[in-house]
Amino acid sequence: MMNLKNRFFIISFLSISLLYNGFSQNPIIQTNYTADPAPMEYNGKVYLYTSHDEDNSTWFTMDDWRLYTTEDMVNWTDHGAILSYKDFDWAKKNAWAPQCIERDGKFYMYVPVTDREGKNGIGVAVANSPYGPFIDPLGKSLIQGRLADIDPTVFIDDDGQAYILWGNPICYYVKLNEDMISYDDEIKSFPNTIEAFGKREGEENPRRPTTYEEGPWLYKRNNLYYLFFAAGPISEHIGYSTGNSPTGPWTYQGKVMPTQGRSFTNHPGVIDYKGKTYFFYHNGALPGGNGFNRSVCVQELQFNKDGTIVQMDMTNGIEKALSTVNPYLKNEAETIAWSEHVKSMKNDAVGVFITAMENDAYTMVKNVGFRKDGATKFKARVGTTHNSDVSMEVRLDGINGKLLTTLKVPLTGGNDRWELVSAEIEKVSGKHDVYFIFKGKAATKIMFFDYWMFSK
Ligand code: FUB
Repeated sequence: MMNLKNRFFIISFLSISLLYNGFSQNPIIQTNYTADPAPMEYNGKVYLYTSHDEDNSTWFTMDDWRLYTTEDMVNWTDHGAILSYKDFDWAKKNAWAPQCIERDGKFYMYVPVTDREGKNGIGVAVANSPYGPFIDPLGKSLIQGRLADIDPTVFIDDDGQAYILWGNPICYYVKLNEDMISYDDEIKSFPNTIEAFGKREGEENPRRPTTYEEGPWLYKRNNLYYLFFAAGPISEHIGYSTGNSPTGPWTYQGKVMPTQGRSFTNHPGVIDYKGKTYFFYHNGALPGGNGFNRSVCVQELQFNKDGTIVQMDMTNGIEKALSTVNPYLKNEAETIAWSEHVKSMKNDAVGVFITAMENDAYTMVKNVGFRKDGATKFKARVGTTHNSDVSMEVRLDGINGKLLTTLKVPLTGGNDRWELVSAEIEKVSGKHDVYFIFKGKAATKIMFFDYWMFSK
């Protein structure tokens, strides 16, 4: 797999569709490179687990898994790394495509990693909360022994039976026991037939006769089971098959999304949320993006009346928020609809916070709902290491929109030291997109920003 990917890296580099656009919603995370989206709906909130490409990667340099949440599908809160390959004593590297699932109030993260002997395997980590901490209950892999035990997808059917599917270039499956961390059945694989996964175009490859490549995702709708997958040849597109059971037999149905977006891999994740179905994927659309510096995106998935899927291109994403943000509550700076030149980081002092990497970096929070009687005060916890003029502008509805205030950012001396700064503002009411624009003369790491809040 790797050689093949390497060979086609150049193709992805030349790939056309640069979807990054300063005012779109996709990619939904701009503060780090993310890949392999694994969304989960739980108690009215979307939990999006991702893998994480380290900055400036020239290979799959991936050490941890990240969590982002939303309730409105446009503003995403960054919870930082919630699990690392280092949390598995037996693992050495390669924190690849994960999936998390809830059962009876416990959360199970299934992750592919490479062990100390260099073999792929799938581990499982368990937590009492979707935010972790996740603990390895086995002290060894759950699944190991095939050529590429990667990319697990986990699914619990309506009768309570859980299944795990995974693999490249064969899709394997086994029923999980109720404890979710063991299985008794024999591991089987789906017949890799043209009927099940479609004929592969391009060069003849006896090991890969069909379009199935990797990254399976199992989803059920109206009693029909959908197996989404990353499909070849590389650069990957997303394909899907349907069947009457979680273990097939599968009938190939075609493309969900063609090869686009500057990454030679892609990876599906599908959930229902508040009456709609959302399709998550990744591309290389951020600045500096490519097949090893990827970014996660989301858009709505549409079905035809017969249950087949309406094929789609990568788009700018979801424009309309499902709800408003309450500005009178403490809002984390790392809740962002769009940003440029900003990184998210985590420390023991404040948890996750953001760092403006250069002058004029900004974040935007979409659809903030001010009450009719308005807000007249603003406060934010900020800091900087620069003893020069550093400030944060708060504007409405655009980077050049109405200026509410310019906060002077005090020299705190580090991102473990913070100050709460406040200002009186002209009354603001109604719905607005709120922009935070960071100003400073330093070459990098202009300032830090932890949270903000308006009041009457
Ligand atoms: O992210 C590393 C690998 O690339 C994943 O496991 C594959 O699905 C592909 O996205």
